[in-house]
Amino acid sequence: MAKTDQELQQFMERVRQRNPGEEEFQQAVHEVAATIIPYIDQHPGYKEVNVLERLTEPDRIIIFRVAWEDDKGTVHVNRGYRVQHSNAIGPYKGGIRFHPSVTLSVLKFLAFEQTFKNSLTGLPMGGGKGGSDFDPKGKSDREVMHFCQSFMTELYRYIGHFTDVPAGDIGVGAREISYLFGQYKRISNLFTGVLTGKGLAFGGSLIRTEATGYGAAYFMQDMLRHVGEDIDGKTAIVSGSGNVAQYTIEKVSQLGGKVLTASDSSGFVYDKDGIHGDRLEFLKELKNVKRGRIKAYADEFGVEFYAGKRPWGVPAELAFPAATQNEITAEDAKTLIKNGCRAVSEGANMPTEQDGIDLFLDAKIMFAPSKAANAGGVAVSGLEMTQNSMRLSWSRDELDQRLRKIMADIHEKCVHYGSEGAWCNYLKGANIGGFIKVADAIKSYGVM
Ligand code: NDP
Ligand code: 2IT
Repeated sequence: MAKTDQELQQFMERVRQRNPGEEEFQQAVHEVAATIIPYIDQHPGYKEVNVLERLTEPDRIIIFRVAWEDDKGTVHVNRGYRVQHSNAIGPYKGGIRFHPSVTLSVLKFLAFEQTFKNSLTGLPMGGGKGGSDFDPKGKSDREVMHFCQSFMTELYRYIGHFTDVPAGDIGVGAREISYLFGQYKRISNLFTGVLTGKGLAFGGSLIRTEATGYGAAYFMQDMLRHVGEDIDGKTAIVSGSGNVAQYTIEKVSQLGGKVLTASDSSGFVYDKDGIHGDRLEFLKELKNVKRGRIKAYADEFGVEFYAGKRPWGVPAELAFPAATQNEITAEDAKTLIKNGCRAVSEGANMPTEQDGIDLFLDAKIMFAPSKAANAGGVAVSGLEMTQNSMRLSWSRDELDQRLRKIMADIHEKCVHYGSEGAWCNYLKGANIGGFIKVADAIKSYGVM
């Protein structure tokens, strides 16, 4: 066995021992360690002070009870979390997820990833993630409000605009951020940029809603341009139909691509004519206002709905997983490759299982890992923080240009650290590109 393989095995053994049963966290650490350990071997300064191992232990984790009352007066209890992973290069920064699948392992993986992603944006943000196993689906606005107020009543003591700045993620959009911000302001008596993704009336930034999806499309455009191609005229499949999926679909269509699918946890729709224009507006209204199921799109436009299935069997040149973790298995990756998929841009966090990634890399697919491809969202969150500090707001055009440039810079970094001859290993590029700045800061601070 090669020396670095042995080191990786020993390293992962320690991670598994310290974090038993935390499969998602172990998976995320493995994905990073597999490319960082060989890099560290060539740059022993990081190894001497054990930077990578220190980065696998979050700075701190806060876990708390969230009790709330439903519309009938029944009291429920959920668990709330905030994983403050690393503030080496800036205040903790990362989303809040409300979904029944939320566990400590899921939030630790997301916070770990966030630290590298935020570093890649070039902005001064550390990494964190929080959330709850609360399921907003089927709850009234009033119930969601009560939950958010109770959640923030505990969380508020641990966050702050220079400490930790949460934002949205699965199940946390404009409605939830508004309730959370309102409660923070009320109990702290502070009006600061403590959350991002706020409404425009109270310190929010233009383009934040669109940023993650637009960014994933921009990154795809950059990967294709790097090999002399473009999105224009290509077919694409997208999973999910939430915030990231909607704005991925919008930008891919604007750039001349044809998006054939969208999904939710009940199945996917296949629209041969492409999801765009009025059809995309229908989807946004369905998901953001009516909070309905994706089948309604198929019923409205007379297209196919595949219950309980993911879209990866639909032949297309480009794939944008934008729903959740581990939604592309090795089998799915094989199908995508067989059907002629050329490039994958991960809008969701860690949507591809490790075996699937290995297959993509072996097949020399252009594979943009989430920490690079979906960094546009947190990048515009960083710009929201800047605007809040300056007490002014930039125009939509200015923000879109900044977002475009940040995504291009991330692509550059990936090419710089990931090129293997004419082909770019974006996974390696993103991991090394994100690691260096954080590792240098940690080294400078001494032992802590
Ligand atoms: P939303 O809540 O807006 O949408 C999530 C979508 O994914 C819904 O269509 C949902 O379907 C589907 N989904 C969620 N969980 C599952 C599951 N277990 N199985 C199948 N489908 C599922 O979330 P976002 O669009 O904000 O987030 C999507 C992904 O993008 C996540 O991985 C998130 O971490 C990542 N991301 C989000 C950013 C942001 O700015 N919002 C930034 C960077 C990454 P259903 O409604 O049926 O549950
Ligand atoms: O995964 C992510 O990058 C997000 N959910 C966005 C985080 C943020 O702070 O905007």
